[in-house]
Amino acid sequence: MLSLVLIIIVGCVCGATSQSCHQGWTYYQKSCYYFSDITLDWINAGAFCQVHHSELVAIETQAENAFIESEVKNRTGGYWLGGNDSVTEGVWEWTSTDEVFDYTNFGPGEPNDSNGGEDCLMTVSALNGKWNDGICSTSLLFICERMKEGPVIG
Ligand SMILES: [Ca+2]
Ligand SMILES: [Ca+2]
Ligand SMILES: [Ca+2]
Repeated sequence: MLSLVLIIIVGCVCGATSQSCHQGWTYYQKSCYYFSDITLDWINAGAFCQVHHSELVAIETQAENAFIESEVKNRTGGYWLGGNDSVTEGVWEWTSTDEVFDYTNFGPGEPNDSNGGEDCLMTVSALNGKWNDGICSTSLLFICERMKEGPVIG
């Protein structure tokens, strides 16, 4: 019985120190990611992330996109990402950084601004990691990204 208790205690210590993401968040490189199980429109999805000290995900590298794809492919439903072109049509920015997209991975024929009303970035497993511009008022699942705090320098 004592050994069982010790195993549990040691296990808890290991879990707490192996990474600094909160429960329910997934660690990848320098960030923690939250894949929602509720659906919201794009604005409210971003607000949800901010309440949890994060932003809708900014996918800035092919490696980060591959991670997101690997998580999304086993789930059903579309996911909001943190990009939009609502300030200037056709100019896509990440909301978390206000940076214009450097890396992009839009699907064939996208972004198409269908009916002049698609300004928010999303993906879904059927797109195999590619992105689509969707209608911002649609309720979708969403992905938050929280940057891990860097080491204190100086
Ligand atoms: Ca990122
Ligand atoms: Ca648009
Ligand atoms: Ca589209």
